[in-house]
Amino acid sequence: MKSSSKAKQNNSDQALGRRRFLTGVSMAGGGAALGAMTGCDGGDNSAKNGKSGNAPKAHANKAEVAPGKLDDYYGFWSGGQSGEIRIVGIPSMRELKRIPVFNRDAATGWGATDFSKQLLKGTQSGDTHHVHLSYDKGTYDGRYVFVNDKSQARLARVNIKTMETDKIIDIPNAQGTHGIFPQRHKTGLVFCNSEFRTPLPNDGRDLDDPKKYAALHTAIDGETMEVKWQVMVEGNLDLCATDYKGLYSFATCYNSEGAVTLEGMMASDQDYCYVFNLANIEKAVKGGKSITLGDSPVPVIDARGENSEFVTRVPVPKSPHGVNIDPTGKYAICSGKLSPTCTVIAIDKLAEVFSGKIKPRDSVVAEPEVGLGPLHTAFDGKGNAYTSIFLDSVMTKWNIADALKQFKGEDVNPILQKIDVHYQVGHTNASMSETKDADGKWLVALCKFSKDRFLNVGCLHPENDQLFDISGEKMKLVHDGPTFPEPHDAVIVKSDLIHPTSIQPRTDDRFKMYADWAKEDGVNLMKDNKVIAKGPGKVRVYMTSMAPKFGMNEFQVKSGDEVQVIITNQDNVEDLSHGFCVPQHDVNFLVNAQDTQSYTFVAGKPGLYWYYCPWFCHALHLEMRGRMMVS
Ligand code: CUK
Ligand code: CUA
Repeated sequence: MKSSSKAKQNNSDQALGRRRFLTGVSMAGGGAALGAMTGCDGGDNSAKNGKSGNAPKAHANKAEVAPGKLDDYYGFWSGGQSGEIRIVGIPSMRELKRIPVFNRDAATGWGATDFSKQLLKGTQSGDTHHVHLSYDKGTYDGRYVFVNDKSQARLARVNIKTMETDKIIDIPNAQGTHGIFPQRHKTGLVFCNSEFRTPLPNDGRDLDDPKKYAALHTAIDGETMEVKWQVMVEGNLDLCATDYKGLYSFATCYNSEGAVTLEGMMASDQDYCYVFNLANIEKAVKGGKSITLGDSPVPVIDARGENSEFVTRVPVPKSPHGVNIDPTGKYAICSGKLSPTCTVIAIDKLAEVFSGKIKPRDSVVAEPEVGLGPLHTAFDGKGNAYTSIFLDSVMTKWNIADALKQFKGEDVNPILQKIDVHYQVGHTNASMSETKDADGKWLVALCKFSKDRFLNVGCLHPENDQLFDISGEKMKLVHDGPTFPEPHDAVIVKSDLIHPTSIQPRTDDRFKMYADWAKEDGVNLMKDNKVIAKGPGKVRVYMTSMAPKFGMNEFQVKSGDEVQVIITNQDNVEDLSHGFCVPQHDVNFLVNAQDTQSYTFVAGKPGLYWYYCPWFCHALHLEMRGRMMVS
């Protein structure tokens, strides 16, 4: 089925592209068709010589980063069901770090340390889909990473200085928080779409009355992480985007049918891209035209029903998925999912839509056919778009200006190249693609299936993140990268915009908490080693660590005591981390250079327990331990 649908698609591309194809301009549609006919699925579908290129080999060197050399880009990857964020070096595709966010991470103790438990409020899982960085003037400002949790409707923020999660907030009234996007003109609002419609407030009313279900577009202040307002609409909100000027936010909307079954959700051939008018929404919120829902104090604008000054619905074909803004800020491009098209909306026409001068659909200026199952679109800053095509398992490169001309009736084929991916690509992104500085160097295709591309490792295979060199005329596959489930999205950021520290600055919010405890107990965190009784059955143990010794060789507690250990790493040396592990108590956490971490547990059966440092820190690391005596 895959190959026949592919051949069909390629044929139509060929028909569209015949003129240019015949003039000898290398046409990707034709190339891919030739490839399919000759059974070729090589990296380079060149139509010029009709044979598969040796591109992967020839271009591997460019993506290779020699031992000891650094990558040019940071890739920020969502970790999907793992609930984390990953940092990947580009172009090497080396995984550099995992940042625990919504998950319980055994290596660092995230999810079990006191601070992370406060953020997580008892949850231990998450489903991260979209990572985006904070912006200033259309490009990354190197301060924050935002990531959503679809499963519990949360937004988290990572502080880039320390690459640690510093805030996690619940999005009220929402379920299935999916697409997120920060404003791009400054660190302003971060918008979050709720994909699932529910009764609102969701308190048991209207359970079986889907007509009354609604979804929310939520605005969160990226600096304070406070929820500012929500807009209630009738359709499922999927992916999210923002313009470059701070005027609008966008949401693709499928299931405008309002159905609750798969069949019902696919019934209509038309859905929408919702455009939210931020100035009008904020004016109404300030003017008290909002309501509240349930226990949440957050102002909600009810914008269900007709187009209004708050939201306009641009009709697009069946069940759109991704919406991406091109680097010039002129176009919002919706990828069709169940339609083989991308719909290009001219952002500068939206003012006329809101003033009623033109109809919403009149803002559409192109709708090229890109392949079966378009999901997401990336950009190279040279006027080209790269759309991931799920069903066809290809990446389609197309030219935006040519698509505009074609829409006006000119005989041009905007499709420049299709290249096979392995297999079933979801998100795609290119270097700096989500900024005004898109630089057209690298493209990743996050493929949902790897099938035969790697050694079989059992029922659950890795996903396959493929890297393409897009600096030339053609996309060239240069790397296959297996990933643990399931990075949905990634952004690729120039390394000179990201400046993490190596020594914990001790200025993050959580240090206020430690400082309060120390003050209360008359303790100097940086040098004191003390056991403080905190009332019946409760003790605090303040301890320092400096390679290869803990500041305390032993401490005594009683069986059943609630013990809070507060460990401060005195080492002021890059990459010199210690940890604290207590056998038979499930205590194990990391303390980086100049950091403090705390962990609370209940002392077990009477006996002797050697606490030790689990991070290799010194030739005498194995000796870095002490005795916890439980009487
Ligand atoms: S969604 Cu996963 S492929 Cu959650 Cu961004 Cu499109
Ligand atoms: Cu400290 Cu090992």
